[in-house]
Amino acid sequence: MFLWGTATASYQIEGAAAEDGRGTSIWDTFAHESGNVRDGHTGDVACDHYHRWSEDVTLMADLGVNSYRFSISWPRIHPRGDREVNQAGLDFYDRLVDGLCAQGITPAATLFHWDLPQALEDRGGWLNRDTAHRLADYAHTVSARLADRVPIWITLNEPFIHMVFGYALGTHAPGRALFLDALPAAHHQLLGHGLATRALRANGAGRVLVTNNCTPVWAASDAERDARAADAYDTLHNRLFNDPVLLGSYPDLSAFGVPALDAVRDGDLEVIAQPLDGLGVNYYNPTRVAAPAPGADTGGLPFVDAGVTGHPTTAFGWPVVPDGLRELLTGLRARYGDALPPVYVTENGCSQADEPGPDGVVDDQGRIAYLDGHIAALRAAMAEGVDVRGYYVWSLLDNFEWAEGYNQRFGLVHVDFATQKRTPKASYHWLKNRLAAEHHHGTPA
Ligand code: GBH
Repeated sequence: MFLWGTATASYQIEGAAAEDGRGTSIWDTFAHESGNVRDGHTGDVACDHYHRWSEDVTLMADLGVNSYRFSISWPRIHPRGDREVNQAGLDFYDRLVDGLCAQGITPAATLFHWDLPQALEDRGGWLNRDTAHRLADYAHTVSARLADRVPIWITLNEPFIHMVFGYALGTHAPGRALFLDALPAAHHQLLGHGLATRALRANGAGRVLVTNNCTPVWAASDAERDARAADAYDTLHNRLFNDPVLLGSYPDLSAFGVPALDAVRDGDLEVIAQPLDGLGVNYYNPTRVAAPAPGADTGGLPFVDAGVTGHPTTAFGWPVVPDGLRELLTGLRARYGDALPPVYVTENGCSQADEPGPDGVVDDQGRIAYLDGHIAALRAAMAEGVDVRGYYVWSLLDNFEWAEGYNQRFGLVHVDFATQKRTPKASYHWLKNRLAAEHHHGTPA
């Protein structure tokens, strides 16, 4: 059965940051330090999903999705990052999973969507190889409790974004600006993926995936130097995370002046490349890059962002290019061939400045156009032979959008953060009709 779902992440929706034994995560620390998140927003309360999960499951059941991708808060389970387990944290996910199953909604659980226990950051975070082993311990704990009812597990969410924003640029937690010295955070996350996959399989987890955010890369011109810049960007953003998992090798990083990743030890790539049941792909937009102007200071990077122009943009300013999803999926198939497992589009969506009108209606026509276009592109990629098994809209609810706080709204459901009132938007009603039709015809898209 094709999976139609919505996606969320723990720190972005749960709130209850200090309840029931939850430990501190790097996002608690980061958001509470002034200047890091717009308007000083934090995830302390967020959508209060920790208390309102049942209402949120009802919203999904009414929408008609048959799957829900959520993430588990690592510090709720292992508050100090070590093996000590917080039962109350496990109990929360147990209730949620039972609630989903009761509605016939297949749970898809992400282990790591960026909220690392602060105690692990204090020991070096993802720059420390040991963190990969701690992820495996945590994978063991949660799957021992939930794998009997959770058939789909996603080890990591977007290790590229976590490395770049968290460790290279410092715009996300843990706020480190190490530029290319952030690369060990890539390898250690990938090693964690491999070790966690083993732990999940040992507990009988059904399907194991990793989610990478992927982007089609366009060269700004036909010039050879722009083509080289595009190739370098593709290497850093896409291939650095897909190649080791799917092919068992890292791409050539010499364009970055990096001869080899010193963090890699013998045997690591075998751990990272063990067979997967699917590749999770998050798609938002394509990227257009150019070679740096001669003499420009790019901090050693062999490309500059040239910006995608001539397309509508979201409230975030991101270009809306639905065909980029078809291009991305067919490109993955062309690059990896039979090494590409079934694909799950684990996130796709857009932000808008949505507010209820005087009639109480949130008329988000832009989101409807966005989703309609991307679902058509998904269907086109499938018609071209890409094996896609699921599609998840980011997001169910307006939520804590990382460094932007509550200022970017991605939900199918509007949240009034002052009252926690949920209001399904026009896009929710549109998707509901769409899903009812899919269900009727029994075919995806
Ligand atoms: C995801 O990251 C996250 O998994 C999720 O938690 C988050 O809430 C959601 O997306 C929305 O942000 O500068 O125009 O080229 C998305 C990563 C990084 C994708 C920035 C788009 C740049 C657009 N994004 N990227 S542009």
